[in-house]
Amino acid sequence: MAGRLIIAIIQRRDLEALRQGLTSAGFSFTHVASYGGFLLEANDTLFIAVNESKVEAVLAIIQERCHTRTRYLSPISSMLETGGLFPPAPVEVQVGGAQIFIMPIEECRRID
Ligand code: 2BA
Repeated sequence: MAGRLIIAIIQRRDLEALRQGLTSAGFSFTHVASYGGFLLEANDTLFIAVNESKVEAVLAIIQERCHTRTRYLSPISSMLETGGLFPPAPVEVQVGGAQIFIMPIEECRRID
């Protein structure tokens, strides 16, 4: 099969809806708890290996179930720089719906 490995980094709040969507459509996946390097918040990474012909179906499920959310950060560093005189302006960050990487699978073996 011409396989593809879809790596999807999603927000934790979308995990259960996505899990149900993928499972009910018959897709297998591995879920790894992860952390975003920028926000240092928990997120989740899913590894989904599929036939190339199923990539769009998986992406449609992710699109339907993972949502963009706005986060506001208080940059503590700018407060420290001003000696705490000025409260920092919150920084708006858009997170998600999902960060997706799609890679070709060179070989797939199952050991029984
Ligand atoms: P975080 O690294 O915690 O990033 C959360 C959000 O913060 C990002 O949302 C983006 O809006 C913002 N952000 C990240 N790095 C930034 C920077 N250097 N300067 C300004 N803003 C920044 P998303 O783009 O939706 O990413 C959500 C999560 O997906 C990320 O969490 C990270 O875990 C993963 N991710 C995103 N891009 C990636 C990449 N190129 N490689 C590996 N993982 C990635």
